[in-house]
Amino acid sequence: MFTLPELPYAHNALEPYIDEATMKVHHDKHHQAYLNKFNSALEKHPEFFKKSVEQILRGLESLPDGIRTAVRNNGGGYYHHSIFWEMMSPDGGGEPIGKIAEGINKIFGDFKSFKEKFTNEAVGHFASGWTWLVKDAKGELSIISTENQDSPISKNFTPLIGIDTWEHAYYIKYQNRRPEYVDAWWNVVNWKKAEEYYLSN
Ligand code: MN3
Repeated sequence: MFTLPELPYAHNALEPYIDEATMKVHHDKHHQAYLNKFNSALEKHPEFFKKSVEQILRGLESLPDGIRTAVRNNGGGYYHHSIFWEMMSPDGGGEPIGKIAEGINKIFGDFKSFKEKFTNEAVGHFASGWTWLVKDAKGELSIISTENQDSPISKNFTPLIGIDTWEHAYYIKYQNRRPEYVDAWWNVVNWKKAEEYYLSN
């Protein structure tokens, strides 16, 4: 069975940008619910418990028809929230350094242009989903949005940073003001973790 990862910091650690009440319901309830549904889908085909969630999401086509949609939605939700907590940090924000900074400058010109493009994408994406900075198999960076819990890794991308744009991610504090949420989120982006993902395979 898959298990719920603990938050790498306290529920209130990302205040004032991401509030404690949101973190409690988002991690303890929403993430838990994706996990429960993911596990109960796999219980019908327990051989998949031997794989990692990444392996499962990369191989959606090989899943039995009866559980593919449930795994795509709930395995995706389970995985995305697991990395989302890691992609934020109380010590986050600011600008990237190191190799990922070079990668961003190469593709987007400079950090300011990248941030503007990513923000526009996250604010404008008309769906419940996610906006990501990803690298492809060649290591090239791009900004993509995904709907629902469809995963970048199912399309062979590695997510480096990502923002949850489902209303449950921001409604308690920001109500309908997604631009304010996206603006605040930049203050907790974990560039150190993004660099790790960028340098991994
Ligand atoms: Mn969410």
